[in-house]
Amino acid sequence: MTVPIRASAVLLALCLATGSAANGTLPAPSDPVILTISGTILHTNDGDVARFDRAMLAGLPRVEFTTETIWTDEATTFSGVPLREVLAHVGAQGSHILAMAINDYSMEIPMDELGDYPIVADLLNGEPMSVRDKGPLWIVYPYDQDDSFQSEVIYSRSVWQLGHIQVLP
Ligand SMILES: Nc1nc2c(c(=O)[nH]1)N[C@H]1C(S)=C(S)[C@@H](COP(=O)(O)O)O[C@H]1N2
Ligand SMILES: [Mo]
Repeated sequence: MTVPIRASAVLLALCLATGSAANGTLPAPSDPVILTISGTILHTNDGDVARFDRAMLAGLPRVEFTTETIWTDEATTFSGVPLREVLAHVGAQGSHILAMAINDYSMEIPMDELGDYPIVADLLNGEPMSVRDKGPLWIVYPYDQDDSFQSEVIYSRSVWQLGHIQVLP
């Protein structure tokens, strides 16, 4: 039983020495992938990238809030994982992220501007979002909690149909 321990110690030393991604440090998804994170990340599960299925994302620290939005007629309850937590989980080492929708929309967000918000919402009013409904994931803020969340910059960062985050050095 010393061989696996030795092998993982060698792997760890190799990763530390090269500064490269420690592949295999995240469990692999078993269901359809809803989020892929690439770029400068330390924890991966598929080559250089980290792929999440719904359950993997749902298992991270969760937040829920209800807010008015410019896209909805009624106050809407969003739940999901703070973007900061998602990035910490993959060991993101960068200055910006590029949040990419499954259509061709994308927007950069500076990592030093991530606080408790935004969240990567995976549920809207308690239900998974279909792609038709701005799903599978939507970056959202509690817009009516603070005037600073009611700006064109914040709206532009509210990427819906999110499928891919690239971490930029
Ligand atoms: N997937 C996706 N998310 C998006 C956009 C988009 O085109 N596609 N537009 C962004 C921009 S620029 C803004 S200001 C807000 C509001 O867009 P809307 O006014 O077209 O609804 O959504 C943001 N999120
Ligand atoms: Mo916009």
